[in-house]
Amino acid sequence: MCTGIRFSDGSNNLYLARNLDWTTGYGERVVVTPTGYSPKSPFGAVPSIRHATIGMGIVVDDTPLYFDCGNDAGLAVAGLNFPGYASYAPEPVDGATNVAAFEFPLWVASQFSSVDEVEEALESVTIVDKPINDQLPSSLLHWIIGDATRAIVVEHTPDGMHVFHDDVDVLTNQPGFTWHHENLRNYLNTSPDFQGARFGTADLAPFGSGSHMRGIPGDYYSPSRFVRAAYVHGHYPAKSSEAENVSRAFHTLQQVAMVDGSAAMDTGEFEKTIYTGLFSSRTMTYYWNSYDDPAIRSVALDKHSPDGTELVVA
Ligand code: GCH
Repeated sequence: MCTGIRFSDGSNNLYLARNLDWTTGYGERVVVTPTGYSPKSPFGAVPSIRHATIGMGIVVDDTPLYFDCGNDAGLAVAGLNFPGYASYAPEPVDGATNVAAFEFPLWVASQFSSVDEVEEALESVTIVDKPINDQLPSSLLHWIIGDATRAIVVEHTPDGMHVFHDDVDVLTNQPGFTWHHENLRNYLNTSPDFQGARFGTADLAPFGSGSHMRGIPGDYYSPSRFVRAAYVHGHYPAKSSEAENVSRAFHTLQQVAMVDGSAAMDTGEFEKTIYTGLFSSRTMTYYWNSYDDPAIRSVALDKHSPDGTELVVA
């Protein structure tokens, strides 16, 4: 399972972070796509790189396949599994902007500078099931896209393109965003409050803090992670510095991180949080840690020739 969050520091800077929960990694690394790089876009949706992009992914046939990434204009995107719901066009559609599923994050980050711009462009987009090669079929995903002001969720289902305003700045996996958002109404009783209650003639005080959080689900199921992430994220006090906001992202995502052995997939293999990644537009830096190395590492976009011609695997 995966979880994504978006927030700002109040000074027009974006932070977009995600957990990648799966049984195994794909050999992913931090990849920089500079503005001089010549993309091979199957239907021409990514004719050139307008915005240098940095994020986590793999490189196949000199093409960056991003799991999540951000750009030099302060826009970022993350792809999360959405099987059973996601559906892409089998062939490109005449007159549409045809984006291959594997290039969707690169299309977002390399072409646009704000959520408003992406949302407008999405009106004419078809996502096409065109894999990069036979070994790597298209992943069935939905995406959270954010800038310093807001987030949207993109779901391409059998009846086409759907774009949702994500006013809780969270995304997990199945079912769809609308369901998760509605489900939050089951948790309106929860709050950070401390006060006790009266039972008969007894005035009872809490054992300590957290009594009004009871009911927030603690398990790894996708609807539960959505609720827990929305609670923790929604109550986190605004922070101004980069260090505080990096700390915020990793602490929040730690609340929904998966630990080995507790939750199996249909194959019997256990899911765990392979990595946590964060893009900060304030410093154009990608931060990440991994299951086996919780120390946070970082790569800054401007240290890796953002105007070069070759992909950089940092
Ligand atoms: C290729 O078509 C696309 C690229 C891959 C290989 C297939 C590396 C890029 C990107 O789409 C990759 C994809 C492999 C895999 C990834 C995906 C991005 C996110 C996805 C994760 C497995 C999703 C994890 C998740 N798990 C929750 O949401 C790495 O498809 C769950 O329980 O299902």
